[in-house]
Amino acid sequence: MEFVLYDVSDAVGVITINREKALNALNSQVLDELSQTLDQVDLDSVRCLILTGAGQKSFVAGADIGEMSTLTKAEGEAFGKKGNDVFLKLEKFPIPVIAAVNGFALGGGCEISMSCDIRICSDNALFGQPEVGLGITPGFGGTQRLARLVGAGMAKQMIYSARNIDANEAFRIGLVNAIYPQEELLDQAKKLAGQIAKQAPIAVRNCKKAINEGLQVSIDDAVAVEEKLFGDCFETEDQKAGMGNFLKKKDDPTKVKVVTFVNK
Ligand code: DAK
Repeated sequence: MEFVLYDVSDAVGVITINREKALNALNSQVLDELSQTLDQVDLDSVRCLILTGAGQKSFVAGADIGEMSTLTKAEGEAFGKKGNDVFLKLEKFPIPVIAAVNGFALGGGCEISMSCDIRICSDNALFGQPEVGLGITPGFGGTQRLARLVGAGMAKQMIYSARNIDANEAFRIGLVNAIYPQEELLDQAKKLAGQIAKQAPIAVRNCKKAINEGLQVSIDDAVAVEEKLFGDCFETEDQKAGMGNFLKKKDDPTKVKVVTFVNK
């Protein structure tokens, strides 16, 4: 692939958008390659993904303005669908995805980070939805996901004013979970991903599903979703290993405390 790198180590996959010359802006090819990369992730061995951008300046500086500028209405719709399909694929991806935001996260860049489960960022990160300054609305879910993450009032302020916010403000409003020096960001993302990858994988996947699906429905329906996914865990070997290990430890504290989950 020309614009997307994929590397796996210790059950953690790192997807890097590699179009540094254009600040990793999302053109059709990047979106296609991202989609293909996600299709290739081996869910038997990979338990957490990290999404980041190449270089030290930009995560993703948005959708490719050059490519968009000449689109017809039909082409615009097709481009929007391509982006939305990839973003939904990321959001619904069975395993967690951490966005390691290493610089500009503007427009589609902010939106793709919000399709991920968790956002952490470098100290030079800048977030924003500048679309209204370009004569368009955020089109890759920005009006929907930003409001869900930071509340309608803050989302409306950011989107209506097209004002970018720095890492500290993103942290303050809950858009990112942590800020690190640029040179530490990927290691910190891998550390967090490693911690997630150690847990019972089916339980982690079911948590992602329960949170995502539960947020879309009433609390009554949401707890029903949770009950079903909780129940499903009792058909797994990992539940037996996890609980068995706890009981063994209680009987004999010298027993090994680390349980290796088998993803079954
Ligand atoms: N698209 C294409 N190229 C971009 C780009 C972008 N979004 N952002 C930067 N580049 C390119 C620049 O053109 C430049 O290329 P060369 O001139 O060197 O060939 C190179 O990256 C370096 O950029 P700068 O020279 O501008 O670098 P600076 O450090 O001076 O400025 C900047 C960095 C991030 C502040 C600036 O590049 C900038 O403002 N970029 C645009 C940011 C932006 O407005 N992003 C939002 C794009 S709108 C839709 C769904 C979604 C969307 C649209 C429709 N549908 C449902 C239909 C999404 C829209 C967006 O994301």
